[in-house]
Amino acid sequence: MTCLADRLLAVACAGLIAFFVLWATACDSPEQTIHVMAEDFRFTPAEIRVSAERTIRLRIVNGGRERHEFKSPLLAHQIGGTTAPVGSLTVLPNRGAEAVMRAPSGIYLFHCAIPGHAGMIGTIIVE
Ligand SMILES: [Cu+2]
Repeated sequence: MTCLADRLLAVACAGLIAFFVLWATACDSPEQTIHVMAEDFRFTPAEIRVSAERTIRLRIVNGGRERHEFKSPLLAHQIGGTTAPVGSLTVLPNRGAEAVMRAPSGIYLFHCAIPGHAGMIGTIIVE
């Protein structure tokens, strides 16, 4: 009887371990998504940290009333992205824009390239 109980316990433990391994790997997405809000006249968040090991999906939403142009060396140096290389992303009011890329470790400044929007700046830290 004890032997049967031991076997059942061993099977239950093995099942539990398999469940946690599958759960952990399912949560390890190959992409990391950055959400940036462009408002009149700032980017939120202004500092973003991402991993150099995973693909970056950059999503910018314009929550303001002005057109904005997200520009960064990160976009100009896209590696292995699924979107066409772009130098900047234009984001119309109440609209969004997206780019997918990989980037080597570094600190990438971004800003809005629209004249008069000089205060719209930020940093993406890829580590
Ligand atoms: Cu702007």
